[in-house]
Amino acid sequence: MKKILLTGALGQIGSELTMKLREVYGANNVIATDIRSAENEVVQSGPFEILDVTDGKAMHEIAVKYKVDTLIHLAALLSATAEAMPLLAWNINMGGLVNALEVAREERCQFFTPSSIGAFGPSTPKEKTPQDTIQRPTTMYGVNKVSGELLCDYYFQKFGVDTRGLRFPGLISYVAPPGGGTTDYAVEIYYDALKTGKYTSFIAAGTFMDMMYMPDALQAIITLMEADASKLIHRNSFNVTAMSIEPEQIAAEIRKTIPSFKIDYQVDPIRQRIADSWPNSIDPTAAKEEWGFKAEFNLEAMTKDMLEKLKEKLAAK
Ligand code: VAH
Repeated sequence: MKKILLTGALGQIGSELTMKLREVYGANNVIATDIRSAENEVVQSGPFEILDVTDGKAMHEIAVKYKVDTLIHLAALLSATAEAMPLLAWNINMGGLVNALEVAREERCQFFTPSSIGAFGPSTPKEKTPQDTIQRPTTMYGVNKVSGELLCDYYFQKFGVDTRGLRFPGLISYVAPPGGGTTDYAVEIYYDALKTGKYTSFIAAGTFMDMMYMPDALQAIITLMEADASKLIHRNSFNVTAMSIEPEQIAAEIRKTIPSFKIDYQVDPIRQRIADSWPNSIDPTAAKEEWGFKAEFNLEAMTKDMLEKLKEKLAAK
């Protein structure tokens, strides 16, 4: 990776990945794009372009203008939004992905796009979900993610594009809020713990889902993209996770810092149905064996860091 084009650079992953890549590869070597601009460090610390990923021609022009050799495609609608607007989700998630893969093919770029635990469905083994198993998701987001994994495999096999990807769990972060996800409760809970001392969860107690702290997700992307291609058996869909947790466990960890913290529940049936269709825990062995995946943060370390960093962020407002 020398000259990197990112789509969705103002999103939950993109906001932090852009800054991390600029630190590692040089600010001018990371071209951030998003459908809108913003008054923030992503836009102000290096090249930024407005880009609607459904406009393949515009994406290609930016790739040629900056002579990029790597395309990191993050722009997508997440699970709950996709369930509310399935056709729009298909157009953006699949139309954007095809455009990005075509640019990578024509400009001979290395390619990354995330998959998700959402690529699994109710018929998938729920515990320690294997790397290779049944994938019959019952959400539009899941259909997009399975199709995306297959499409990226196809571009590698048919055209030799060096496509790589990770099946991300829920990602927890304090820089840019997530939007429209089923796992967003696991981010909101930390904000509300500091703002009001209580949180009303839209996901039921006892609903286990895989989660990971954003620093581990960013490192996983860079480590995978820098990995020796000859060692990769599963290119576009590595299971990665740091923990399998449920709302009561996060609440108990928060109480170690804020003893009076309270959680109650107003379950959102749509997002609960999505969560219930996903695995309780996935098996990241292939990622560990093929390119040395390792998560540094467990629930205790993540909660401590989240509360510290969010306290600073909220105080600065
Ligand atoms: C979502 N945060 O909730 C995303 C992610 C595994 C969850 O794909 O849709």
